[in-house]
Amino acid sequence: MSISEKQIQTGYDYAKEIYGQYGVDIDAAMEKAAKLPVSMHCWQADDVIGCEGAEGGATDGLATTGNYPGRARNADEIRQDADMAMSMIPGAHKFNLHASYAELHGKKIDRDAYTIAEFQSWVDWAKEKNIGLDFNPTYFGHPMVKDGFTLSSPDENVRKFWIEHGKRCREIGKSFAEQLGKTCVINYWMPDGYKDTPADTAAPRQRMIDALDQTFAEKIDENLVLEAVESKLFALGLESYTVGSHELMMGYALTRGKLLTLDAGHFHPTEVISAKISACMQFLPKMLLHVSRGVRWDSDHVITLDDELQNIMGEIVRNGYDERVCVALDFFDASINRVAAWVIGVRNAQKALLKAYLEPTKLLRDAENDVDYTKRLAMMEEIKTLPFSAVWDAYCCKQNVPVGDAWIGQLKQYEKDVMSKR
Ligand code: RNT
Ligand code: ZN
Repeated sequence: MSISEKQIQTGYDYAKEIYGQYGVDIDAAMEKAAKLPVSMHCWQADDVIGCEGAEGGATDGLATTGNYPGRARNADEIRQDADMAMSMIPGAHKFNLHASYAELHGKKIDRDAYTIAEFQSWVDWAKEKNIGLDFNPTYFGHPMVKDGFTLSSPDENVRKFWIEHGKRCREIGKSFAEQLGKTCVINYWMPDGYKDTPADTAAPRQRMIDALDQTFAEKIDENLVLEAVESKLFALGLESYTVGSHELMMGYALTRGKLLTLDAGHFHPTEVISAKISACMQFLPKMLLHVSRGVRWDSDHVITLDDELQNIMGEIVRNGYDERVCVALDFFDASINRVAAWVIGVRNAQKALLKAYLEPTKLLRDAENDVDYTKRLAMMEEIKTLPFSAVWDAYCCKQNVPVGDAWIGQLKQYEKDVMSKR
C-alpha cells in the first residue's frame, strides 16, 4: 500500500479544515511537534549488551528477552542501524548513550577511568547528524556490582568505584554538550536492592544519598548538563527492596536541585506516570521521562500508541511543559527486528506528540470551567476520531520520511541486505 502525493494533499486540505473548525492550526502543531526532541536510546539496538566486551549486558535487575537474528554487534553496527531507523522517523532526534557503549579500541580501561576519548566516535557521528547526545552512567553488567549493590554498597571500595564512574560520566556528558552545542541530560539509575526482605532499609539509603552527593560535589553548568535520578519499584532478582525508591529519588531531586526521572514501567501496575507529571512539576523545575511500556511488570515492551502514551504527551503539551520535561525512550525488545522495534516505538512517540499538539485544549478547558462535564466528555471522545492520520501523513511527507507503512518494505530490505549477514 502506498499513499500518493495527491492523496496526502487531499488529506491535508481536509484535516486543515476540520481541525480549523475546532480552532486548531495543523501547521503550527506540526512545527511545534518538530521542535521537541525525543531521545532515542542506544540500548534497543543490542539488547543492552554494550560495546565494552564480554562483561557487559542486561543483568543486575534488567532482562532482555528474545533472540531475533541480526543484532548489532559493535558501535559501528549500532550507528548504522540508528541511521537507518532515524531515516524513517520524523521529528527532532537526540541519541541516548549508556557508558557501557564506550569504545575501548582494544585498551584495558575500566568504567572508573573512562574519558571522552572512549566516546569520541559517537560525538563525531552525532555532529554529522546534527543531533544532541544524552548520557547514562552504567551501574550494571559489571563485576563491581557486588551482591546487587553499587553506590549504596556496604563495601567502601565498591562505592568509591561507582562514585568515580559517575564523576567520569559527568565530564563526558559535559564534553558531549560542549562539542555538540546541545544540552546533555544525564540519567542516574542504580539497581541496588535486595531479593529478599531486608533487616535494615535505612542504611543503604543513607549510603546512596552520600554517594550521590559525592558524585555531584563539583558544580556543573546547567546550560550544558542536566542531571536526573531515576526511581524504581523493584528490579528482577531484587524484588523485595529497592534503595532508589520513588520517595527517595523524589526527595533527592527536590533537595539537590536535580531532575526526577519517572519511568513508565517503574510503578505499581495500576499507577501511571501521566498522572504524576503535573503533581511533580509543582515542585520540580524540570523532569525526565523514560517512556516505556510494562506488560504486567517492568518488561520494557516497545511503546504502542496506547492511552498512556497519549496521556503522557498530552500532559506535557497541554500544561506547557515542552521546555521543562525531557522525553527519553526506554524499551528493549529482542523478539522482533530491533531496528523495526526502534522505528515502531519512536514513530509512536512522535505520533502521540503531534496528536497532543492537535488537541483543542481550550475548548475542553472551557467546558470544564463551565462545569459542563457532559460537553467535556463528549468533546474528548469526538476529538479522538478527528482526521489525525492525514496530519501525520503530511508531517512525515514534510519531514522526508516514509509515509504510512512504506517504511516496512525499506526495513525488510535492510534486514535482508545488512542485518541478516551479521
Ligand atoms: C531500569 C531503568 C533504566 C534502564 C536503562 C538501560 O529499570 O529503567 O533506565 O532501563 O538505563
Ligand atoms: Zn528507565
